[in-house]
Amino acid sequence: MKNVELSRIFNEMYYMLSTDEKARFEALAYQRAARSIESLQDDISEIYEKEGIKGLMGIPGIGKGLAEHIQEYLTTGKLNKYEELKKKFPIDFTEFSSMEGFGPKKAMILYEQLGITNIADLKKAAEEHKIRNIPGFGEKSEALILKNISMVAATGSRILLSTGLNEARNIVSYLLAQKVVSRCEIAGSTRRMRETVGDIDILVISDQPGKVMDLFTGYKGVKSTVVKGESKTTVLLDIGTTCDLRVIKPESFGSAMQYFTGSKDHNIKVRKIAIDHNYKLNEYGLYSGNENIMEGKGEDAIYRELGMDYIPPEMREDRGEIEMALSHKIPELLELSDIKGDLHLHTKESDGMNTTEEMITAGMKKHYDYIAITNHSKNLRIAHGMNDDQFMEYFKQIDSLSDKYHIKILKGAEVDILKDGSLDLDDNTLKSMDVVIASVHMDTNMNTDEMTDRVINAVKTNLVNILGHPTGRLINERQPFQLDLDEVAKYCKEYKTAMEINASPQRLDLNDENILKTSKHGVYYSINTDSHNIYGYDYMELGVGTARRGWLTKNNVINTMNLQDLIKFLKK
Ligand code: DGT
Ligand code: CA
Ligand code: CA
Ligand code: ZN
Repeated sequence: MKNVELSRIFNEMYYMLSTDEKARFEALAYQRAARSIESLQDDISEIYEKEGIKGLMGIPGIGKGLAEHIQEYLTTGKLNKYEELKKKFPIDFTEFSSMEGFGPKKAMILYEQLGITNIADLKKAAEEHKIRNIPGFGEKSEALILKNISMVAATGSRILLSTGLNEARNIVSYLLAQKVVSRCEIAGSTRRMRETVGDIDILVISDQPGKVMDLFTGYKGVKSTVVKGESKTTVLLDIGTTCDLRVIKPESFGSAMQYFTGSKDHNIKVRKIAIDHNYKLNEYGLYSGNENIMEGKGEDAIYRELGMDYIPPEMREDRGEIEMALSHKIPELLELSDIKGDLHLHTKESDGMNTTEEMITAGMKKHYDYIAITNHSKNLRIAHGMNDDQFMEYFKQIDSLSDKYHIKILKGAEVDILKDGSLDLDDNTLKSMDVVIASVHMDTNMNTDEMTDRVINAVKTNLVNILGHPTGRLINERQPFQLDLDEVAKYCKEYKTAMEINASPQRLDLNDENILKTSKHGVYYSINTDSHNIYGYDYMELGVGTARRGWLTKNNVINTMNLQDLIKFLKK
């Protein structure tokens, strides 16, 4: 898909232009375009083929100039402006972007001074103590650079769940459309909805394995073939990860799904339980002597045969779920269909790409009962945060729209939690809102005590309904704040503040582990997409998947409530 290539190119143009303060707005336009194309479900080449340049301009964040860039790339395979910039900046900004605290401006200085173009160069220079002598750097930042490089190495090249899941589904639809497979399922970490994916695993049933593998290696998203066999083929995909495709015998499919879904630790424990029952469990079946007693049965039958409840894939991490299943206490996990609304959405009024009406229409397509529009407050200037008067003016606009649509539009804000824990808008403004999300966005470099106090102070204003993306982490990019989540959860419980499970792909914050940790305190959660355009709504499934990995049922989640109960909760 050209979507991936184009968003990568635009992102790189954003980095290159960011080295020049004067080109700041131009740079941001490219970043917006990159994000928009990245979250686009449809194939951009198809949009162009069907609707031409007009179709491209219908994508949020794409104006005429950018549409022409896209057209140039799709028709010639090249983008002149990008090639020119690339000559000027032979720096691997994309690689540097995986590193914390090392933005384009720093990269540019070190390129000019030391000729550094990638992380390997940077590491060498730091180890040789060449960086400490460059003005604006110093010993401390040299050490920090080395620390952050080691973090990049540790996270490796795991891709985001959303990227893996989208591509896995594309492959499944592609294979099913060719009519050579009778079943095709996603397994591995993607099925478990793990926040990052090491490689994609797909299982199929087919009586023409050779043909399936030919089709698979010919898939448009394949960069190269790693190994090709009749039962297993591995390819490298354009999205930067590999995919294993296995052809499974129909009688073993259930066992193979159980085995290849993992996790490895979960499987090891389940296999031990099988041994205790005098069985042998592997990817081919559950054997009593030489007989596969699971022949043709689904994976749920395996768990039941071993005296357990069925364990949903998201729970299979050996975090206590096996013991729970043995004592028949697996909870009825939250489902995507339980979600009745999205409570964190941005519009053009702050840093969103779509108008309020476009966001409302998109929310209605999800069959939601309610949505909350929650733009940024003034402290967040880069996101065009609004002041008290602007919010009050804006709410009049929402009121005037309310009769027009059959969906409840809740008035809200994502208000900044300032350094001392106070909120960035007047109490009266906040009290007039239906939903107040409070989030930390700036001055994030605090120690645990300071940050914990700051967040607790915000909760104690008793004006906060939802604590937004509580740890602030960005997967593979930015570390979580230093924060005592147990303490924060206790106050959230006391003040009826829900903790957010922010579903945007890079955030997933709270994550599974933090949900398991905080849910002990009986706290409520709100699963929100934090959408900045109409496509963002689709991320809800990532938040629900994360909630399921944290063992949540619908009882803990406020946006499964009907409107009446939700309003009661929000009024505290
Ligand atoms: P990933 O790819 O790193 O995101 O994580 P997974 O869980 O998809 O791991 P992967 O692709 O290496 O293997 C898929 C599943 O196959 C894994 O979750 C469990 C199963 N599996 C692979 N190797 C072993 C093994 O050595 N022992 C056991 N019990 N299971 C294995
Ligand atoms: Ca995998
Ligand atoms: Ca694999
Ligand atoms: Zn935010």
